Amino acid sequence: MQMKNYDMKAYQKKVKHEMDDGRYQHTLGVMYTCAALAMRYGYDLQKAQLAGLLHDCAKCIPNGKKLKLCEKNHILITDVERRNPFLLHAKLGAFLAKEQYGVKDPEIISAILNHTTGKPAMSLLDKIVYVADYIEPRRNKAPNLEEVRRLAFLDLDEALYKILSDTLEYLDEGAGEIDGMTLKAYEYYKAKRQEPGSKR
Ligand code: DGI
Ligand code: FE
Ligand code: FE
Repeated sequence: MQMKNYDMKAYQKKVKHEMDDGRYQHTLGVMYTCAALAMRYGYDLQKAQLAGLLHDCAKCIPNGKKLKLCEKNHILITDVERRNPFLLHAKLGAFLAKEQYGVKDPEIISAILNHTTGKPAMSLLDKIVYVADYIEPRRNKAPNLEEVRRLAFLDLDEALYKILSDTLEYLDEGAGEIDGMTLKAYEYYKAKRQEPGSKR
């Protein structure tokens, strides 16, 4: 298999400059967890790490500026995103990865774009970044973390389903407004695990 060879040091330096230390430590955790999941599921390690490194590159931009940057660059803002602008760090991050970091690989761009809400029929890299973001070693707040961490290396779709389900429960309890894409992703993976022939 042809391995990508990115200048990870240069990317790391640039990302570090765009965020506070806590976010950067989380970013490194996601980057290495992406590598571990890529080893387990047979994906290009460099691509997985670059996607992990860049997934939150727009996270530390103030919300007002997120909205402005999206408008300026013709990135569609949904009503839910307008009311919850932090959600835009995924779309804006995908845009910046392309425009400011020069990343051309569509799989990496897609993984950044979908890392917060998920979506139906995610690609392998989409799933790796989504799951790694939730289980990286510094995370400590989510319920069932121990189980999801174990599951992530046994059955990626089941881990994904569990994260979507726990996230919706958390949002339902009043933590935040549910984005239609989070719900669609949950419904898709719920139906998938109920299909005949599914291991569950
Ligand atoms: O950026 P991170 O904090 O590393 O992680 P993230 O991009 O996955 O964002 C995590 C938060 O996003 C977490 O608190 C759950 C929240 N989230 C996921 N789906 C939705 C959502 N928040 C709202 N309001 N609506 C959603 O559908
Ligand atoms: Fe994020
Ligand atoms: Fe993150």
